[in-house]
Amino acid sequence: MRNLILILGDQLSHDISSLAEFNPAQDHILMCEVWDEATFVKHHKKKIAFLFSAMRHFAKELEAKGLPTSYVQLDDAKNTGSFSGEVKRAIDRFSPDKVVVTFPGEYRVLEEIKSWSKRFDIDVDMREDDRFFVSPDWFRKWAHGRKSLRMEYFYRQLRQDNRILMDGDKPEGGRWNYDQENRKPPSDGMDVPAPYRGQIDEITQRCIALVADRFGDHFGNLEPFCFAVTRDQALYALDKFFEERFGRFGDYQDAMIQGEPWMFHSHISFYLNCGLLNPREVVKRAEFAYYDRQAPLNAVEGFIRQILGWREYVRGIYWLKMPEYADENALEAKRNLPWFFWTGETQMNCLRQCILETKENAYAHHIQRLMVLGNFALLAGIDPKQVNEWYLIVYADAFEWVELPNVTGMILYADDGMLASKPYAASGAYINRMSNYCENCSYKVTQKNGPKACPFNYLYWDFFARNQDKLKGNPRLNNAYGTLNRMTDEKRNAISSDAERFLSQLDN
Ligand code: FAD
Ligand code: DLZ
Ligand code: SF4
Repeated sequence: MRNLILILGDQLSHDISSLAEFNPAQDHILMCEVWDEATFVKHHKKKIAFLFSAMRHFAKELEAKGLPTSYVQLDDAKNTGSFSGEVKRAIDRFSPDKVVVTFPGEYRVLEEIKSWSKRFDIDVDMREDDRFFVSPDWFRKWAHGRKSLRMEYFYRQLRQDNRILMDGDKPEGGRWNYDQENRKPPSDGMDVPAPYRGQIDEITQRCIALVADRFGDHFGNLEPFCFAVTRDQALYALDKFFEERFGRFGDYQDAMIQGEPWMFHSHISFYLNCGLLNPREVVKRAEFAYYDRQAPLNAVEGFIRQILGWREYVRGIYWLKMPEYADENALEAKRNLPWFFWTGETQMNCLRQCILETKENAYAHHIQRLMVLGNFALLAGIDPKQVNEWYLIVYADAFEWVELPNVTGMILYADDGMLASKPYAASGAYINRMSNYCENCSYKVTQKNGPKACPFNYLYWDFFARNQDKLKGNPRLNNAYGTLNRMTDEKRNAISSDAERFLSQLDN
């Protein structure tokens, strides 16, 4: 046999580079559900069921196209439980000339693949993942010699290079960024459209049963299961977003409403990240919607910025900085992750809502991840390793290349400001402005100190006081440190004793 092609669980794209020049007469595809990948962290039950079902559907499509495929299910008697074990088994069975695989999404898997040529005495052809707009090499060159690696400049370059939303050599509408218009608070009685809800076929039903049986001790609810598991279904979910939500995506990008986990977001990260959708097609559709007057520029630019900008940028940072990036802890945060991150049992209503929705859906939208859950982890000084593990476990779209920079760089400032120009720290006032969570909370958002005060209020100032030596040189924090340093000793003492009381309860 000529080539053994390994397709990983996040490579479910028919045009994946490992399948280029595929010859059905000589080549063979391998896909495998392996215990090691399902348990290296204890992924949310829904995440495992989603990936297994999407993988099984994808393998069926390959076979229907006449591409010889071996699919190893988790419970197959001979399943060795690891990528290496399954590749070795397939090499022994098919005697291929070489193994072909597209560049993986995680450093850990890359290291494993790199060991195969020596271990199994075989050529390994690792191909670029051209589903991304830029490669890790391209990013490395872009980053070389730059004093600061801000996303904004990277994004502008990609807009120009790919001629997206451009008017000649100027950005469409005259500005690169419409974020100022994308911060509307929610209003009463907003009608948020129902999210996509897929049919559960027999394949998905079996995956749900398998996960219930084998991963019962993992976090999260298995049902209701609503994800798309085929490309056709994912395309339908994408259509639904463009038709029903896209127009208001920009305006309410940062808004949160109790009981509305999906808001006006697209809910396509799962499908983009496992390969059912391609970022280029999504960006093109968004651009078309602007020229076709289906959506305003602030929505279109804001959405394209997330995919062409943030998504590509965090991947670039990941591959530029790994493996050291996984150990960053610039603020020396050491606190254990509070148990309520698993149960939602906290009096802080905003956290409770976001955690319970995460548990139910394996999804929370960006501002919940950033300004509620992430903000709390930052202010409370939680150990980055534990925070990273939590985020990698709980979201169905979480793969390390995208999760780690968002956690270590964006929410925890653990990379000393390489990704974010200042910590995304906020007091209760921000959450109150952008949500209705505070109306149902046992704490008072307007109260700054004392047992009834919103904990975000004193934790915010305690965070800046605690980290003064590390942060005070940052010009973007001049206002915060100016205010802190003008506070009376009495006020500062109240802040630190409230914070100490609250944080010590957390540790218990
Ligand atoms: P939308 O709001 O509709 O945005 C459209 C798309 O833009 C998303 O589908 C996603 O592909 C992309 N995008 C938006 N923001 C980002 C970002 N900051 N980084 C990368 N891509 C982005 N996203 C993941 O895909 N996987 C993760 O594991 C992940 N972990 C995160 C952890 C933290 C602490 C934070 C703050 C953000 C994280 N994000 C992650 C980014 C973002 O929150 C999700 O992509 C988004 O919430 C997915 O929902 P959506 O598809 O409805 O997104
Ligand atoms: C996340 C995950 C899980 C739960 N299970 C599998 C699996 O059984 N087989 C597989 O090929 N991939 C799985 N994945 C995704 C991988 O952990 C990993 O993120 C990718 O292989 C990196 O490209
Ligand atoms: Fe969250 Fe504070 Fe509002 Fe309660 S009062 S919901 S803790 S921001």
